Amino acid sequence: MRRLLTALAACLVPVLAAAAPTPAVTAKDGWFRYLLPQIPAAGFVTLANAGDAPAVLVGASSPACGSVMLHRSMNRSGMDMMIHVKSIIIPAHGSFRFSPGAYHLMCMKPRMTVGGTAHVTLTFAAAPPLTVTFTVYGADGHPSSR
Ligand SMILES: [Cu+2]
Repeated sequence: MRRLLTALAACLVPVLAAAAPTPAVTAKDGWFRYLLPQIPAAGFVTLANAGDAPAVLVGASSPACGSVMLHRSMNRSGMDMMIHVKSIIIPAHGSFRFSPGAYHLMCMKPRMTVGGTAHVTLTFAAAPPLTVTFTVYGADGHPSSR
């Protein structure tokens, strides 16, 4: 009887682990628009979530930045402004695109060079962190943004 229970317990563990839906986020097309060290650099990336649960992006960091904030560009009463956002949801089996004029990663005190790369680690609420390589472009930005 004890042997049977042990066998049952061994079977139950993988089943329970599989039952909890987990997000599975991947990133593509990461890039920065870099101007000068004194000017925050805006970063853009497309995130896809292949998992069965929404992924909640809660922060980012990079050795190429003093700090990284989640920002959204807005136009209010004719004034261009950026607001700080606390989190961004990537829906289950969906995607989220950071793009110029909308959501971006704001790299404060950037230390990067045009033509080089910068690594950004994205932090999620209930999923492991994801480190993404961003390509660094200059004032003209990524060819797709022109
Ligand atoms: Cu910003």
